Amino acid sequence: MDRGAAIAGSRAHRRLHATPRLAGQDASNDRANSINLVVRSMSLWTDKLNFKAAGGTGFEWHQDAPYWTPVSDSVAEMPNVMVALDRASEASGCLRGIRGSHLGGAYPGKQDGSPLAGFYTDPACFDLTAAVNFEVNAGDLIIFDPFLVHGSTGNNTSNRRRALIVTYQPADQPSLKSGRVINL
Ligand SMILES: O=C(O)CCC(=O)C(=O)O
Repeated sequence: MDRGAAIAGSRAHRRLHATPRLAGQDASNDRANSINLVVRSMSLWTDKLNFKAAGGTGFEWHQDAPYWTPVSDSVAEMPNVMVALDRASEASGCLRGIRGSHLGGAYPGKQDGSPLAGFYTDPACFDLTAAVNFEVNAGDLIIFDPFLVHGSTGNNTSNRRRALIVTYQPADQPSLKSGRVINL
């Protein structure tokens, strides 16, 4: 089965279609509450499996949008859908995000001279006290904006923390890695 068909047939994808707000039945312009997504006409931008083993490291605070802006004009319409494959708690390094940070556009990268500094968001640009932990059970979905400042800590438990992240985009657009159009 090809990748597009596998995602379109997945339980997570069917759940997404069944969500009224995302299916376009509640057309809200409030970007803080809903991403402008019409699920009947979309394609795959990218997908990845994030395996965080027991004792595994975290992800520093960053936005996804700045990575993708140079290679796509559709970044404002690229919701990330994270499917929890295991229960994720603060202790096991669940996803966390800075409330409201997706509304401020692309922030500059860190400039502290550390390796890869520019890949991470300058901490002066967001309010760490607005951080929210997204603790989830296996099978839960977290849908988040590509401009959200997000990351996670290391996994300090003896259990693995696995998640699938699928990023959608409007239909008929080439996907990030293969350049092929994978309409869903
Ligand atoms: O898996 C996580 O905890 C965070 C993932 C993340 O930030 C990313 O893949 O961009």
